[in-house]
Order: sequence, then C-alpha cells, then structure tokens
Amino acid sequence: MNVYKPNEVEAKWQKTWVQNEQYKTNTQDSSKPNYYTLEMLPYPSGKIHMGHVRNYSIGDVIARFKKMEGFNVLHPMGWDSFGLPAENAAIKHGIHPHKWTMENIEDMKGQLKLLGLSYDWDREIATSTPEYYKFTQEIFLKFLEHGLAYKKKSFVNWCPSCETVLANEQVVQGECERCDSVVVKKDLEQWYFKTTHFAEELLNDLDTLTGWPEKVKTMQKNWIGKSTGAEIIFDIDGIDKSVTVFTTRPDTTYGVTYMVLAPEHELVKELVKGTEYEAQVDAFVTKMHTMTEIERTSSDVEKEGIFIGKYVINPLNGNKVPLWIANYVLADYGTGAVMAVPAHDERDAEFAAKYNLDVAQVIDEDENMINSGEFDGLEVSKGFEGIVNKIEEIKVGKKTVNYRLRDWLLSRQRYWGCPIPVVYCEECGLVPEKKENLPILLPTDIEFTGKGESPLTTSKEFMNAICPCCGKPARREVDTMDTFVDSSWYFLRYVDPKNTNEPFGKDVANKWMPVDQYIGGVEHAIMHLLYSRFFVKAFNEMGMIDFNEPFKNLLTQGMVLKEGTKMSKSKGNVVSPIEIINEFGADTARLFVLFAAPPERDLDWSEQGVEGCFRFLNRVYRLVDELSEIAKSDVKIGELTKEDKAMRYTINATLKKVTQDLSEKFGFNTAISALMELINEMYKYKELENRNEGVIKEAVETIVSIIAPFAPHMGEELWTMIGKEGSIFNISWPKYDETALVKDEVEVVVQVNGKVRGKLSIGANISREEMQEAAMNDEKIKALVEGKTIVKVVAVPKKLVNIVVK
Ligand code: ANZ
Ligand code: ZN
Repeated sequence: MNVYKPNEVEAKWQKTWVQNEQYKTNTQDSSKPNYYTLEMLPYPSGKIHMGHVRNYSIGDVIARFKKMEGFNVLHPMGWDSFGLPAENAAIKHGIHPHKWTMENIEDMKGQLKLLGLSYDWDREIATSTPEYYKFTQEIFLKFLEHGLAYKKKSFVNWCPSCETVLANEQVVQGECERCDSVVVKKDLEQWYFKTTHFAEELLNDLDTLTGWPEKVKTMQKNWIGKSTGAEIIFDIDGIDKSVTVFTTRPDTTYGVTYMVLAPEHELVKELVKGTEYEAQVDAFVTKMHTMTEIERTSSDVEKEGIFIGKYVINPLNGNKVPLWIANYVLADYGTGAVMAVPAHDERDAEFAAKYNLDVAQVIDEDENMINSGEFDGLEVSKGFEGIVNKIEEIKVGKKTVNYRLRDWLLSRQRYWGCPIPVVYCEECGLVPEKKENLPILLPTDIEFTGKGESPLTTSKEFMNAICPCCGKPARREVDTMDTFVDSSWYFLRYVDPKNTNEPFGKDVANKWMPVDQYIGGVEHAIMHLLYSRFFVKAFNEMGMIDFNEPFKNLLTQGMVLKEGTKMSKSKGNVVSPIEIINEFGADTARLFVLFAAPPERDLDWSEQGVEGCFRFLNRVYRLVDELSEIAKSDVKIGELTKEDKAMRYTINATLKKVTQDLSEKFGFNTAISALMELINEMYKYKELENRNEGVIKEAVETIVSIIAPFAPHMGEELWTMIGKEGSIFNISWPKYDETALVKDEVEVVVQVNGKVRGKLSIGANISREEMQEAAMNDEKIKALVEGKTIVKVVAVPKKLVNIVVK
C-alpha cells in the first residue's frame, strides 16, 4: 500500500514537466484550434498571496482542460515590474530598483512554480526590462505620430512636498497618500493619450463583449459616460466675447437665470482683470485649487461661488443674467461652463437659494414647456428638438455629444517607469527619438532623494542628450510613463515574445488574439481593461492588427476573505500560500480555492475546508492505489448487473456534468463536488462481492482524468500508478458513454389525490397501463386506497402516477 506524500509527488512532477517541456506552446500543429488563456500579470512584490493562488488556479484548470479538449493552448506569465514600491524600497533601503525587482521576480517565480501551474515560461516577460520597454517606447512614438499621444497644459493634482503629479487615485481626501501634504491643483504640461478618440467605439463595442460580466460592462459604460445634449453660445454683455455651455437640457434654455464658469475657466482671469472683483476672485480660485474634484462636486459639500461682475445674454429670449464662478462646475467636463436653471436642476437650485438668485420655471407638472415663447405647450422631448433646431438655425449652438471619459494623463515624475522617448531641442523644439535609438535606457547614476524633481534629472548621463534632428545637445524628457501603459499591451507581447524588430508580428497576433479567456480581479474593471481596449483599438486603427477587442471572455474572480474580511497585512489575517503548500501540498491548496466557492464570488478561508480537501485527495489516492492492479489489467465490462449499471451511470453522469461545468460555465466547485460523490459511490461499489472489474477500470480511469486539471500532480501520479505512460495532459479528455446514461429503471413518484405517497423503481420503457398497475400493486399505496372509490388514475411516463380517490 502506498501513502500519499504530496511534497514528494509534487517535486517529482514539477521536475518532469520541466524536463519534458510539457507546457511549451504548440505553434506547429495547425490542425488544432488555438486557445489563449491569460491571468492578469502580477506586480512582483516578492510574495504570492491567496488572491494569486485563486486567480492562477482558475486559469490553470481552464488551460489544462482546453489542452485535453484538443486545443493548442497559450498560457503565459510575466511581471508588471515597473512601479512605485521598487522606488520606495530604493529610497528606504538603498537597493537599486532594478535589483530589488529582479530578486522579487526570482522569489515569486519560485513560489508560482510550487503551485504546479502550466505556464510556458519561455514566453515570460518583465515590463521593466529594456527588451520589453523598448517596444513600449516604440508604441508611444507610433501614438505620437498618429496624433494619439500629445502634450498639454492643464490643472493636475500636485503634491508640493513630493513635487510630483499624482493620479486621482493617489489623492486621499485631498491629501497625498504618501506624505499627507495637502494636494493642490497645478497648471502643468503633461503627456496624454487620446482615449477620447475612441470614446464611441469603447462604448458601443461593449455590446459585442457577450463573454464579459454585465457588472464590468456597466462600470465601463458609466465611466465613459455619454451624454447627448447641445452646446449653446451666450454673448457676454458689453464686450466682444462669448461663453459656450454644454447642456443636456436645451429644453430648459428659457429658464436660465444665471451662468457659472469653472474657477479655472480660461476667461475668468481676463474678465476680472483690473476690476473691483479681481482680488476676491483670485482668492476664491486659489482656494478651489486646494480641493480635489471629489470634494468640490460631492453632493454633501456646500455649494460655493462668487459673482465676477459680468452678465451674459440668453440667445433665445435676450435675458441678461449674471456670470458666476463656483466649486460645483468642473473645468474639464463639457465646456467648463453651465447655464444654470435652478427651477429644474437640483445643484443650481441649491446654489440659487444660497445666493438669492432668480428662479424661472419653464416646464410644468405634465412635462410640457411653459414660459418658453414659441415652444410653449410642447412636450419636453419635442421642446428639446425644437430648441436644438432653433439654435442651429440662428447659429448660436449645435447638438453635441459629451463624454465623461477624459484623455489619459500618462506622465509621472518618477524614476522606475518607462522613459518617454522624446527630447527638447533649443532649435527643433520637441523631437521624437529615432526608432533605431530605442530603447532609451533608464540611467543608473541616479540619486534617490525621495523628493525633488523627477529623479531622472539627477542623472548626467541621461540629461545630456543629442537632438535626433539636428545633432546638437538637447534636454531629455525626464518624466516616465504610468505603469498602466506597460500592462496595456503585454498580452500582445506574449504571442511573439522574442521578436526583436517590432512589438509583435501582425500575423501571429491575429492568430492568437483576442485572448479567449482573461481572468483577474474586479478592481481592474475600469482602468486596466479600458486602457487595454484603447490600445487594441489604436493598434487596429494603425493597421497593426485585424481585431479590435483584446479580451473575448472575462472572468472576474472574487476576493479571498478570512472570517468575512479581506486578507491583508494590516488586518493581520493573512494565510501564507507557501505554508499551506508545505503542510498539505499545492494540489490541496488549489482544490480548496476552486471548491470553496464559485469563482466570481468571495471565498472565505477555512482551515477545516483545507483539511477536508486534503482528506479528499488522500481518499482518492487510496482508492486508486487499491484498485490500480485491476485498472492496469485488460478487463472488459461484459454482462452487467443492476448495481454495475447503476455504477456505470454514476461514472458517466459525473463525467458529463464535469465536462459541461468546465466548458459551459466556470462550475469548478460543482464539478469537484460531483467528483466527490463519484468517489463515495466507488467506495461502496468496490466492496460488492460480484463487482465488475471492467466497471472498476472505467471508474478509475475516469476519476484520474477528472481530477487532473484541478490537482495536476495527483493526476499525473495516479496516471502512472495505473500503468499509463506519458503525461495525462497529453491524452484527450474522456468522452462519456451515452448508452450508460440510458436508465433501464427509472424512479416514478406515486401520488394519491395529488399528494406524494411513495416512489417506485420501474422499467423505463413500460406502458402507462403497466405503470398504473405497478402503482396499484404497491403495498403502501394499496393500504392507502383500500375501501375508497378510485375515480381515475393518471400516468405520466417515467415521472409519476396519480390516483384520484373518493
Ligand atoms: C442646464 C440644465 C438644466 C442642466 C437642467 C441639467 C438639468 P451630465 O448628464 O452628467 O452630462 N454641466 C455641464 N457642464 C458641467 C461642468 N463642467 N461641471 C458641472 N456641471 C456641468 O450633465 C450635464 C449637465 O450638467 C448639463 O446640463 C449642465 O447642467 C451640467 F434642468 O444644463 B445642465
Ligand atoms: Zn534639434
């Protein structure tokens, strides 16, 4: 008798897989269809956590199952290895970010290997290596050339102490998440990607993503935030200037009683210059810059504003209304100007009440227009149309569409990121680097002061650039790219990771992409997924690929919790995957995360659950071990008893269920529980005196195949134990035997006056009359109907017999 020793078994198979290049992508066999399964690439923090275990176990089951189903599977892994933690480690411990990152990658890779994941490590990438970022730079230049990357000055979040721009996400309640200084708005020149160029496609193509969770699509839809409305021009009284507003309610134009500009609106300074309002307005604007967008616009923040001394003229009714600036109007939405209609807009109503501004109702209770001149009496939607036509006719505006989506601010004043490959030349201005000069390497002669300008300015080597255009000394761009840029195209690098000429070949990309199944956390529902979609649309527009969406199917897995709260260092409730692997083996860890909950749901960690999975694997191991000689022998099924037939039914029904669970939905947990039931049945069946060895062989082979994608080391070990040669992952996924699923006997419910009174096991193909007879002959039923008058008997084949009595 053998004993299950997971650590030995797992080490042995992991070694064998490497020796046999088991997970090398098959690019030769074009007779098979391709299947690309991908898990979001990790940041190399140095340690894997349970979230990784869950994410990668899900991906691994899919990859292994698809391989067995006959696909050429692409299943790669890599590292999102630029980013702030490496830079902070450098500042804190004096380790160079590159060294810190590479060491972490080695550590983490070792840990991932312990999980027995079927990655083709030959395709590994790390986004911080020059081999990779050379192409991130090349892509940037392509975007620049096609007008999809540009520089512009605008108000951005700025931390005065760290002296860097911050992303909105890095501003926590108006303070820098790193140093707690108050974040201000600063007018700075920054690099942007023109995500808004694809706003309409990014929105509309969501409808084609039928394999994405609705929840994620809704989040993207809201983020893109399409509004249909109009731009209307209001002249400023007494001077030759005008203000254009964006409104979703042109039908309310007659109700405008004042107008509001964003404090940053380009006209504000000019309009107050030299007037009695100048000092107050300047002070107000400065105050607004210390507030974040969220603080300025959230509904529980008090509206605040100031009159700036000018009036505008309503182009439809000629009314003169005062011009204000206020916190609740944002500079970078619409036109940065609002025609205020306090009668029909809540924010305006609140503001008007506070500052005692006029209110004019223009729509009545029945949603019909009033006080609106020629439009009176029209229903709102007709009024909308009418007014839009009118403003277009008299040339004071037009129908427009506005998006909440903004262009992507991608420059960062940091070291550990991809250098932006441009220089500034006194003579030629902004000059893109030449492609042959790429990669523009990150220098190593850097001082990490922890603050100050972009760290790259401290490198002499880096700063002394040559203008690619005129050859004179020039200044390099010292900002680096947001790390989301790196991860917006990595899935394309995996299809062609050794290409030294271009980011990826067009044909090979068309062959593998889009990713058939993408798996990752829902926290990436907006940024990463939207940016990747933007990149793919840009590549498509530039003729680099023929598809226009990166991820065909998306699975967002739930979190791993412990006692209901997310595992985190600060909560002190982290369970180390490595400790679990050491104690129980990777197969147990994998089985637990797959079995404990459906993949989209949160999963609660449970020690008992883990132990239960370990016991189950032991039980499978012992069963197969005990029956291995039979499984090895050349037995046939032959004549079957009732028990044999029932066992064969369970074997094939389980196989059918698992096949469906794996191919039609992500029913890993239900598949595993079906397998558990099969194992229970087998423990009973094998004890039968007249057990059929052919059925045993069938059962054992089926069990080993089914367990393999979930617990791959166990699968391989058992496969060998029953005398098979080669890897179980080279065999085809077994086909269930339909004939075994045809039951000779079926269970039929017997009702008396509609109440269930008993169950009968009878031949599946008997007639109605025979069914009725069988029901009437049942002892229990006989007793129930004795002495009563039988009114009628109804039989539904294979289901029920109902006896109506009086
Ligand atoms: C007049 C009006 C009357 C409006 C009414 C609404 C209701 P969404 O749907 O989000 O696109 N708005 C326009 N630009 C703005 C800015 N930069 N900052 C803050 N608010 C702005 O919202 C569009 C509406 O939000 C616009 O339509 C405008 O107010 C306001 F009964 O115009 B509305
Ligand atoms: Zn030059």
